[in-house]
Amino acid sequence: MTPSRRAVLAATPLAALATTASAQPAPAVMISTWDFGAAANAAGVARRQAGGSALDMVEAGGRVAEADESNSSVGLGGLPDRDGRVTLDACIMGWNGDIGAVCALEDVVHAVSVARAVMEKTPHTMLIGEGARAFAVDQGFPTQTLLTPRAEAAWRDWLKTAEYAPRINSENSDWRSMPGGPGNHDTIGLIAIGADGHMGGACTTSGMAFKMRGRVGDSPLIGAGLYVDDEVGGATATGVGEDVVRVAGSHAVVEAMRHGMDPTAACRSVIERLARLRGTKVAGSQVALLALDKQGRAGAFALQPGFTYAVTAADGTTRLERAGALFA
Ligand code: SD4
Repeated sequence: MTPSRRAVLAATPLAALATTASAQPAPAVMISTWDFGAAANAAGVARRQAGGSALDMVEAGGRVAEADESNSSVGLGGLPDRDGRVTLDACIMGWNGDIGAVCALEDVVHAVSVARAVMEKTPHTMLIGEGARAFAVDQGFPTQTLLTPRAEAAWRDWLKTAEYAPRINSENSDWRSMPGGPGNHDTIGLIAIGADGHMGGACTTSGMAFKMRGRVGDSPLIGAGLYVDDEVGGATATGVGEDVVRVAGSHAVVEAMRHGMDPTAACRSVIERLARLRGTKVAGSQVALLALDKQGRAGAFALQPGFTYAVTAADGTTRLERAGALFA
């Protein structure tokens, strides 16, 4: 182990970590990232109550965030890349290994639905850029400009310095309302257990604000931003996608649960692995992992404090949880 990695682990107050694993009142049927996940879960659980599958639930939830202009980086209203273009990444995964994804999709709000169409209507698992857009248009998805006046103003403001520095926990509303403008990384990741008892998940984002044109993060990558195994559970990720990809974060969490860890412990084990791997390089960035196991236990863990997630039971009751963090 290099000195820098040792320094990071030595600086980690493991005993003092606040986790949310102990209080699990009712089994969850849907979880999603950040505080805006509550509205997404409400839409998802309504689908379940009407007999919907996990895929119906996570798609419905993802669409709520995508249509909401007030969050700064999922779907409409997302912050653009350095060239001023809003590009969306999304993926979806069903209980039987069905997967679909889009990367760098432009002009179509509901990337999660396009990902589902890739899964259900093509022989492929991922479409990118112009091909993804052409497919969406062919499937009848409406097109529109995704760059809102607010996002464009933020981009023009950013151009004055053109500094690229992801901000920790920018997804939360309290952070968004702070001086300094909108946050620069919002992603909604959702895991659900459908009315039929099968699991599914989705993840949708416009990625890091002011990213290089063509940059793709973890969110559309099965195994990184999302993974579901119907025997075990599902996991999703948010934060700096480059770091999630390094450890195939969501797949690693699911495998840890397969080997007996509860969701919180599984997420924590992968965050710790990332910290061992990257040492001080991750000391200032945020990665959060969120998981739901087949029994309806939810859990999460993050590099930094401040990651929140929404947990919803079958009756629609939602609680907002705050994850424990390595650098608490
Ligand atoms: C990305 N993981 O593109 C996404 C950004 C994100 O919360 O999650 N923001 O890297």
